[in-house]
Amino acid sequence: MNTNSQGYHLQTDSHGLQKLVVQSDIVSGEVYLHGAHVSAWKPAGHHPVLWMSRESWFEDARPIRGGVPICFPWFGPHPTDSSQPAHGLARTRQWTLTNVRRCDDGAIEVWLQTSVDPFQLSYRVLFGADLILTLTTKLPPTAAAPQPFEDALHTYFHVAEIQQISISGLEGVRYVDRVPQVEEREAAGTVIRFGQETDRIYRNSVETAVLHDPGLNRKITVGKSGSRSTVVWNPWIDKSRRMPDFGDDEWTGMVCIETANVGSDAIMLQPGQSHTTQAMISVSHGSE
Ligand code: TA6
Repeated sequence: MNTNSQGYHLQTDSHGLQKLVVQSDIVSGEVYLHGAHVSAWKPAGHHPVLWMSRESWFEDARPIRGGVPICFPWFGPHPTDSSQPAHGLARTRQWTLTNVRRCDDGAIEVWLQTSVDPFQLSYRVLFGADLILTLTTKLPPTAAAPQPFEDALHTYFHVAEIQQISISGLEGVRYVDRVPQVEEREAAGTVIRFGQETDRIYRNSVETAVLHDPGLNRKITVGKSGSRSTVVWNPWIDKSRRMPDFGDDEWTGMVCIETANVGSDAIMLQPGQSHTTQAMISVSHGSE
């Protein structure tokens, strides 16, 4: 990899998509211009943190499977039009790379932007010892009326074995269970463990979630600001088989902890207003 002196360069991958590759003595990572999709982040001294499917598509009209898809301006199926793509339009847009800067500590700051009518989106990715993802949505002052939106930084984490991990921090939060059917549930009062398909939206929640992975002997902390929903997802066996861009056996090595504003936590912007959703992701040795 012929990374230039600043520690980053644009390259076209084997599928013809452009990605910015970053490398310094503290971090390596990648972000595609397609969907402003972060597809890799590896702080020095740790295993890769993000999971990517070996079956992912890398095509203009389709989302990349894994890393950090940006769900915007709706989450999940379109509320009224089934012909619209799941999780909105931003993750299949070609974003514009507007700036890249190598920080003194070896972190690399990347700025991208796009528009999803009537909104303007600006995304800052800080690849460092931590990964800080900052999505700012602006409704131009010329907008005719207030506009709602949902957003999610739909982060896929690499784990050793889904049945050995746990997620703490959300024990006291009510959630919407989406499988086997949509059902409001009281706070579980316990850490989250996985023994079946899991698809939960923790609502009205500002809590930090911590992923404990004894197999990789690490903890991943997912802090946030500007987000009142956290989504936790593992597709398990049957759903994995139904997804063509997801290997049948890959469910055991991943979990999503998503930094979001969905459903009753959706954001309403007045003309001229902005909202910023931020995920602050860090890794430490030791799973306790
Ligand atoms: O965030 C969980 C979820 O909404 C699941 O229901 C599942 O559909 C997942 O997102 C992936 O969605 P996608 O459209 O990327 O296949």
